[in-house]
Amino acid sequence: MSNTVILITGAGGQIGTELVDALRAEYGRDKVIATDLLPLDTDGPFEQLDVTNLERLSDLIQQYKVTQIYHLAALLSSSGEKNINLTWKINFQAYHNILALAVSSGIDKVFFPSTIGIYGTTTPKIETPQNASFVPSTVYGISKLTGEMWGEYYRKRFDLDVRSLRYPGVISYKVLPEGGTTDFAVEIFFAAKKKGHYTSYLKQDTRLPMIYMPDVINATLGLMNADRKQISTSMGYNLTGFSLTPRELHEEIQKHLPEMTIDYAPDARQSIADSWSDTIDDSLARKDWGWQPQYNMSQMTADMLKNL
Ligand code: AKB
Repeated sequence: MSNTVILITGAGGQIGTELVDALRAEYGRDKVIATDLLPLDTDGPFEQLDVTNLERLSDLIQQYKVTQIYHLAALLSSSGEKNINLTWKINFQAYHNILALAVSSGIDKVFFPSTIGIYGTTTPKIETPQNASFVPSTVYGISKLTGEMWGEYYRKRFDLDVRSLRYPGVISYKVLPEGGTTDFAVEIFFAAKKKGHYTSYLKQDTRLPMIYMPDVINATLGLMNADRKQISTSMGYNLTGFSLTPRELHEEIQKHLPEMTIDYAPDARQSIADSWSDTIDDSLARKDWGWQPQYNMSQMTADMLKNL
């Protein structure tokens, strides 16, 4: 029987909520310790945790004999700009503590969610390669790029098994994302069902890479379950499902809900979106550990509308 015990920070977020269930299905209910700043209704072990509290984190690792940590707690690109110090503390400093604790406690594996937010205006926007010039435009991007680099450093210096993915905008129907620049791609579905109308905070032709939640889960488990020999980097792997604009997504939804309308009122998030990529080259993830998305925009749209 596997002795894997996983601790997840930020378990109540958009990805955490679904990843906890998927990991519990794989490893068993009691082997996945969900943690979050606020109390959470979850079917399995839960601990309230402020990720900046190093002592409490260390106690939990000892108490549960944790062997893997997923650091999902984060402020995203838009909310991060409203509190840059807290963003740095949670996204990076807490992660840095986790890396050090992982070495001193003999943790087997660490997962770090990175993002397309590490790309910036110097990064090629079309088919963004795995390695390019990255000068992020937000503190969120800076914290994630720094986290990636520290993960790679810990792998080389301490032989720590750190794995990471650069998530694009994540579309799902269970938990609404908060504080991101790609949130429109989820909000539009809730608005379509509720009001038949959506006001987009991005211009109609702003193209961004996206991924549907079942593919997020497959990618994350696929990466974490791959043999260590297959993992050629502890920097985040480029990852994408499909790319879309608000206008294209609206037209796709209209195939199911023809009456649905949209208008556009761009706000501060437009400049963040403009600094990110249109499309991504994720061939390294495909080559190293067999990444293969299952959902395109129209399959995702049909499934979202069925489930909402
Ligand atoms: C955001 O918009 O900030 C996130 C992301 C792309 O990392 N969804």
